[in-house]
Amino acid sequence: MRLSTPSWYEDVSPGRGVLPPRAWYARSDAAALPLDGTWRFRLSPTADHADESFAAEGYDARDWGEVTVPGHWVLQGEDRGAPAYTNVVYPFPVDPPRVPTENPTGDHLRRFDLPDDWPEAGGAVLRFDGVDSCARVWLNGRELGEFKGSRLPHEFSVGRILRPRGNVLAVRVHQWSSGSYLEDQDQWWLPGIFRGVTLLHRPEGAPGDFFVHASYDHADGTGTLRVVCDVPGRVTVPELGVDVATGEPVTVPVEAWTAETPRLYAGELATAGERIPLRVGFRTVRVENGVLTVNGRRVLFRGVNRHEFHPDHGRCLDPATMRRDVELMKRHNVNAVRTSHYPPHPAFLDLCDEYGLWVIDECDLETHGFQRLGWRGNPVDDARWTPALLDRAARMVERDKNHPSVILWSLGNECGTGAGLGAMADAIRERDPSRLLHYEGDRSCEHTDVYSRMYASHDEVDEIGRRADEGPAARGALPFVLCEYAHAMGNGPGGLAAYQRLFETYERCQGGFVWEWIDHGLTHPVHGYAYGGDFGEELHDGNFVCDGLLFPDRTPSPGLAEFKKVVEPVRLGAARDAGAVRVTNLRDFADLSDLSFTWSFQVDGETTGSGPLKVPVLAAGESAEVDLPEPPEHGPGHRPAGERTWTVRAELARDTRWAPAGHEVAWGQLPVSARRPPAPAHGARAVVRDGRIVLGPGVFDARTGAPLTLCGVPLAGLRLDVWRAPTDNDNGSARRPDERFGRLWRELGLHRMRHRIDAVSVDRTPGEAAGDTLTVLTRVAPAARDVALRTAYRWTSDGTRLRLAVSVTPEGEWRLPLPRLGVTLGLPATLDEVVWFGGGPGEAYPDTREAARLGRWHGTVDDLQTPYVRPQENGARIDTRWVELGDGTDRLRVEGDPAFWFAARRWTDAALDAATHRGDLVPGGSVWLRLDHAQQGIGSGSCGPGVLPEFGPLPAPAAFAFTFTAPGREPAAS
Ligand code: IPT
Repeated sequence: MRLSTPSWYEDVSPGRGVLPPRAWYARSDAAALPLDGTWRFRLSPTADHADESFAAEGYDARDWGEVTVPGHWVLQGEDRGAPAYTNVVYPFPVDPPRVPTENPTGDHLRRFDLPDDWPEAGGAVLRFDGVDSCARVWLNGRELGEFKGSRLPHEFSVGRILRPRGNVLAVRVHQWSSGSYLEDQDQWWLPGIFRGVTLLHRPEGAPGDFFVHASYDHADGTGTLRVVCDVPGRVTVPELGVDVATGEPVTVPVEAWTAETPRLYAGELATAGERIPLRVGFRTVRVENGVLTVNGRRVLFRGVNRHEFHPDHGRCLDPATMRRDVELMKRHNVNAVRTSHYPPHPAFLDLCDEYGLWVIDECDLETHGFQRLGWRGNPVDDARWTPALLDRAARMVERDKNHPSVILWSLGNECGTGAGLGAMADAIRERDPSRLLHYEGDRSCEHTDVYSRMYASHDEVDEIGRRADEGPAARGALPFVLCEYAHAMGNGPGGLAAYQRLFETYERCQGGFVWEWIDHGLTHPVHGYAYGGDFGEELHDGNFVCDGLLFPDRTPSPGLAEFKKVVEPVRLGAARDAGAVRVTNLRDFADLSDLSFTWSFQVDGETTGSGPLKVPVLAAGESAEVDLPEPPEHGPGHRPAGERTWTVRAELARDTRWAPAGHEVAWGQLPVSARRPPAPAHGARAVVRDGRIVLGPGVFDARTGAPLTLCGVPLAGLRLDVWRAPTDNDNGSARRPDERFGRLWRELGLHRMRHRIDAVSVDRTPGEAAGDTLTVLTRVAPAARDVALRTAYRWTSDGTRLRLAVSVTPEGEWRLPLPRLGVTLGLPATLDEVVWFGGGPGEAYPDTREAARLGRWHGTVDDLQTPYVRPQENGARIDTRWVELGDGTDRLRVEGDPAFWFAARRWTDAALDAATHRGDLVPGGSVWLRLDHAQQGIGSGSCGPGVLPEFGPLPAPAAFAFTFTAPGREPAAS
């Protein structure tokens, strides 16, 4: 056997035999035959061992297996290889354009007949919407050609080869090709025909291609439509009375398309051979005086980066999942998507047009792995690759050019710099001057219309906003966007609110796109969800692939709740007048007529009254003070000294495409009166007997001072605790070694603190009766270190309630913030019903607290857990006034002075720390309750900036107290 090396799939050319790219549309009156479904399939471990005889007519594939198309074969059976995850590095030796001999090769065969009504006249094309990473195609034994460019469409002309019955389509797919060097996105490597395959009839006189130009003139409210088509035809938009020839412009009064008001006009392009439905959205995108405008107005991107992902199907997404993404985005106040880092399935863009989302459409291009090689050999800087780059740019632009939602083209991601990118930019501008160009990798901004960065710190964004940043003059005149920020890996991202303030302060800072939309955790029988390394990959990047605002099953994570609150398009905040609320319409275009407003009044978290609130229909950007009614003081929650709060909500007045009437869009709370601190608890005398100290409802070990039962509830191990299972953001990244707190905390030994008991005594509190205070003095410190936290526990009681006052004094030189500061105690596992008055319903940390609203919340201990794919610190509830844990009979109530954070789980923080997957978390015999005075912020350090200084203070003297009671129980007999 002779091997021909290099083969077609290792050559830099984009393909052979493929038709020029054209606009994609879901339907027309031309016949179409989807070829999705079950195909015959054979997998070979190498490309050259698999012979090509299967493509010949009459080949007998009866002993082959089957595969579902569209799909990735590695997700379809044990013996089909496995997914592999790397972020930056290529999982093969870098020797472009050559690829390894071990090149999994999937041969696909599909027989099909033409439907009886398939027209005889005309031609036909065979369209592949996405094949990873390349394909060679035969029909009825005739080779059609081959292509690369995984997330781009490719068509072959097949009219003359088709026959009515017994067509055989043969497709050979290699996992690796020269194209793989251009597709080094941070995601799973997943080969296969993962998007649809369709046979399309091309009637005589049908368009080869058409381009819908639809601009909007905000000065006079008109839109100009011109549909350019390569065959003559007519363009009609009945609603606008438009009926013109192709190529002819027509200007009429219209409602503009925006992401907030996605007005589409149904039209039709009619040619001799085909009628194609159009959905026309009129809008004009520009940079004016350094500001990105649409229809003459500045827009603010509340964006996310969206990879295509499904936990069972990888990048093969069904229509319902795409719609789910769009609905979830709209419901969480997302208004923009960057299609990181490739053009999505085109049906997704149809949804963006319909529902209203601004889109940065990004080309299927990333060569990040060359960065590790000092960018030596980078294809974007090597003229031999330029045709492949231009092909990719053209396939994106031609396919997606008729979507109003697409307002920027992006050259790709993380490719460094090179002439090839310039060539792409020139070609795109030439073809479509109506949109702006984005590419983050070129700091000179030579080829772009926006200055784009990823993970810039708050300080730097502030500097850019003030136009105080140094840089090329041309860049200074551009609008600024963060194409990636707020790394949503695990718990987080923190610091969103501080970014939003910058975006709202500086005209130039036009928002950003959170990294990223969804965790790419693949369903796994043991682990729950798999991440890098779980398939035995030689090189991998672990759970860096799980960094989304949604869990893999599309359940929103707390990060998404936080984002929704931070970017809410209506702000409901304090007014100058205490009896009013300030309402600000933060939208860019729409007024408030789609919303209705309500007020409610809470006393100690219980609603005592509520009603509608009349808010003027404010235009975009306007704000007003709106009077609140008289507070309903005498409702059911009437308590003379209770804590009082107004809650104001904005909700959808009517059903929309993406959420029903009543869906909450924004909310605000206005404190009316402050919380009163818990009543003191002292007076009872401690009694020492039989090695025990009894103080009111508390029983303590007389030797150690450790509480044994509180209010009749047995408890274990109450003591100071500073550890938390490091979050991904605590673990930080190599870029900021001083902020890799997970590691630094561990090196310091904060997870193995020793507690030395220095004194246990029964004392007199000044001014109180003798023997009313149990004092336990300790020194809490890690082995091998000379830093410590001197900790005093002071217990008092009034006979019914038991108060613990903790004071902490750091000793020695602390150079690190503490993960947290509080006490942890173990309770019987039966106490798993939780009620609290404080921030909720979800978790919150110092810099992820915007979505927490003050109220009365309840749930089980299990409900309190946030199931991060890689287990880590989670579930803390903020601003807790009191929390009760009960089992229907027994209840333990803890009141804080001041308010505190609590967390409760069925495993220790040590077990949480040790777990690598959800499946590792096994309930133990206790509920571990954490009562925290302080928490370190979350930040975005797993890829971006860490915790802002105000959220990560160094240890300082601290004092805090908790009062324990057993509601409904008689004081323990003493
Ligand atoms: C940035 C990538 O663009 C993105 O794909 C993803 O990998 C993200 O980081 C981290 O999850 S690149 C990084 C060097 C900033």
